[in-house]
Amino acid sequence: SKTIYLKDYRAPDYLIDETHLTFELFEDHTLVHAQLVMRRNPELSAELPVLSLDGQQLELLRITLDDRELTAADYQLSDSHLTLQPTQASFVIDSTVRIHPESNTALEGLYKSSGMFCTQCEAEGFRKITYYLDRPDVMSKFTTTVSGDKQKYPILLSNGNPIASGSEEGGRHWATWEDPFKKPAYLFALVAGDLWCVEDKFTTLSSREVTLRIYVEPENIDKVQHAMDSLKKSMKWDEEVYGREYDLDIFMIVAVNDFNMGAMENKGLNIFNSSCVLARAETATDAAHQRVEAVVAHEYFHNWSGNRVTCRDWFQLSLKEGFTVFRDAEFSADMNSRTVKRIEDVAYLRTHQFAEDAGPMAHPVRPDAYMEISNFYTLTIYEKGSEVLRMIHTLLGNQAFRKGSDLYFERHDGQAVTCDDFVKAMEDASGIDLTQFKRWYTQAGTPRLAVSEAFDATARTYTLNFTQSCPATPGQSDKLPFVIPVELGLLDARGNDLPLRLQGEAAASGTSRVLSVTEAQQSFTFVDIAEQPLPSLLRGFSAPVKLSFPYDRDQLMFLMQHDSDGFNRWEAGQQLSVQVLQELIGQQQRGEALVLDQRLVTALRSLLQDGRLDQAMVAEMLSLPGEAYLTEISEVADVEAIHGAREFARQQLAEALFEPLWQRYQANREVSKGTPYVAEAEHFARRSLQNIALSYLMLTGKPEVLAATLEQYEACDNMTERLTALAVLVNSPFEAERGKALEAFAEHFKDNALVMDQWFSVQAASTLPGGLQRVQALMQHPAFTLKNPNKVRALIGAFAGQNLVNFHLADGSGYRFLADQVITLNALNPQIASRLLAPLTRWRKYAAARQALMKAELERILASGELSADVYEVVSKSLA
Ligand code: B3K
Ligand code: ZN
Repeated sequence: SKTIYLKDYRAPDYLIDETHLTFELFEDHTLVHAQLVMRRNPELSAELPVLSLDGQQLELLRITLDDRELTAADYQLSDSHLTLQPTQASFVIDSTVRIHPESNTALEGLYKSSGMFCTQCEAEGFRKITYYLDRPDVMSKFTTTVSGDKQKYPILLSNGNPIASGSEEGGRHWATWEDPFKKPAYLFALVAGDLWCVEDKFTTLSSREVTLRIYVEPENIDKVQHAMDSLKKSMKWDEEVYGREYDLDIFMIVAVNDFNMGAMENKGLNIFNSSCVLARAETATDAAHQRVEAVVAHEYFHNWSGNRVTCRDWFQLSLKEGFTVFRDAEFSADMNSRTVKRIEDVAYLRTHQFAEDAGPMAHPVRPDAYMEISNFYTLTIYEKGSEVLRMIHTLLGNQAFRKGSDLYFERHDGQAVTCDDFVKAMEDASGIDLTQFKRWYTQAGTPRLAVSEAFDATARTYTLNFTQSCPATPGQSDKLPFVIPVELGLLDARGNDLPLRLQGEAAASGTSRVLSVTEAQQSFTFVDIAEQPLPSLLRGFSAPVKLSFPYDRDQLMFLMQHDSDGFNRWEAGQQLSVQVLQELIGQQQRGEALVLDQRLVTALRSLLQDGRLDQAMVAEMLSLPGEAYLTEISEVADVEAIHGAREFARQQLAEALFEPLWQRYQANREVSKGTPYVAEAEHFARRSLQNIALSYLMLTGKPEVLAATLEQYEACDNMTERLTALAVLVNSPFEAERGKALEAFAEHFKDNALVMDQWFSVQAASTLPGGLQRVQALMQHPAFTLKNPNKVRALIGAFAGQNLVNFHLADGSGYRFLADQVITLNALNPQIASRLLAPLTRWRKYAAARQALMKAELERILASGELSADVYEVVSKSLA
């Protein structure tokens, strides 16, 4: 495979002003006619270089240049390009190709899912549909005609507005769509199927009426309302917070069952994984409801951050993704609980993105090189990219940030631009120089920020000393200092925030402030500090760094209770838990008896007993850091010791806190019983505390807990309570009840693929012994298929990513199993194969024996035959 470099970027030689497509859909093939109205790029010289169109897996039937039919002597064909020599600066190319969506298992380009036709073109899937300049800086006006069997495909959709339709002989019909906005080919979409829709209206800020439609398979029509509500909230929020108005007369979402990711922002015709559309109380959890809301918002927000203003090249991917994740995170924060959303996002970032940043695939937010762009839809591009945007927001403040985003959209509307263009708009609007800040885009790796303090009682000064560094990453051995915004406060002995005045300032301003750490070593001195304060650092996680400060456990308990920043109260609890768990891990490794620091019990008890606290916060604070996070922060991860220590702590907490947990559980279950399901923050909060309490309580094995679990399982009216009860049983020693519940669940939900995904996941994640055999047996279940990405993620992905003790079995059988699946999937669906591989790429985290076993499996994959570029890139970089 060949590496593509950012430094080799050249503007396109030719442009495509208009693209006229006609699709003739049949059961055993599809014909695609493309008329491309082209011209020489006027910004380049007048000479006419060779035209090289992208095209893969296409059977060329006919091609004309300005109405002259070309013969094989007029062009060259390879397995990736069609090249020919234009003779005029403006010309029209007309081609007809045959393709095979009916046998496309890679789910890229045009393919079939549950009998319907659909597309996925980002990043480079359009070249599997027709010969084209398949790059985001070639933007064209599209008209699309789709024709197909009227009975099988009553609904025919594409981007833009419908302009004509009609019937043909032979039971066929057709529809033509016109998209008035220029767009790159990756935003093209087509859908044909037997679909029902829910329709609604939205009136925009300039009083235009927009038709909203969500299309699903008929049996799912009762699970669409939540997505529709989410869409309307998103449209309103984008108008209010960013001044962005929708621009077409119709906005459509289509749910499909087989989809490689969550969803896709095609202009006017978003195509979604059904898991990110369908939600109702009986079948989807609170988490699923929130994910639907977030993904609907994310794709909708792309209409401006991605579609109206798009990326010049794929190295700029975070331009649209980082920005849009930041936008959807703020939306979710406004719709639900801001602090809880931040906690969830930070926990996810620190567990998964930090691991990526420390692994063989580490890359900057704006990468310099890639082999397969599909491999770069990563946590770094999305989640770290969003953190970079959040830091810009923090440094500029809300007003200047909004001015910057207005300027960006206005200046670049209709263009394909770069991350530099975005930052420039922010600089121009705010007058703030972001030159050094831009290192966040170019340097990979997670910065470390070590902080020490010095209090001078006589001078009444308090100094914080910051030292930043960043570990080497592939291809980047030395890093320059970052701009790290550190929001902080200083607590006095009663837990109050002190007024903050830095040396040299005339007066104190505020009690929570943002300091910019820009040097490798830098100190800040606060004056008028009468007594030794306790610092609360990196409030709200104001920068994606690993911060260290030598807190002792009593200080962490103090912050847990008193910090005015909700995020940092949680963070203090996490740090306390990490210290306690690391102590237990050490005891286990030395073969000593495990002894839990009772301060953790005390801290959690007082949370449980304080009825004034937000229940969602209490639930978050009761959640111990996960095994994956404990792995990430270990020098060498000891799988068994991590699992053993964490389970020991959970068991001890369950026993010591039985009374308050039981009380909170029963009180919340009572309310849940008497309240119909509502997908809103206060109800999420109640159920989350109820459910985490139940999972602790079951560790005691008491009969009254079993009875309560069975009661909840059977009598609840929603999937959140039901799935928790099931998971609690699955991880419990009550074998008979577990088997019965699993069977009853599968029987009841066997026709609902998304619910069955949950059923697979719950079992895949069970850490009871024999996990691999259970997963292998479940692969034989009639509801499982390797061809559906949701199923692969639910069973195999959950096993390898969440069930660490079973996946990392010392004999390497978990690794062998995963490699076998990757090898099979490589031929079926390279993108899914490459993603599934991730756990094996982390081999450097483990001791020698496991390293050897993991590497052997990577080598076996490498030697297994013809590898896709996707799998080859990840495997070869992991072994390098
Ligand atoms: N832009 C798409 C991701 C496409 C991934 C292609 N391999 C979804 C999103 O981020 O909104
Ligand atoms: Zn996106």
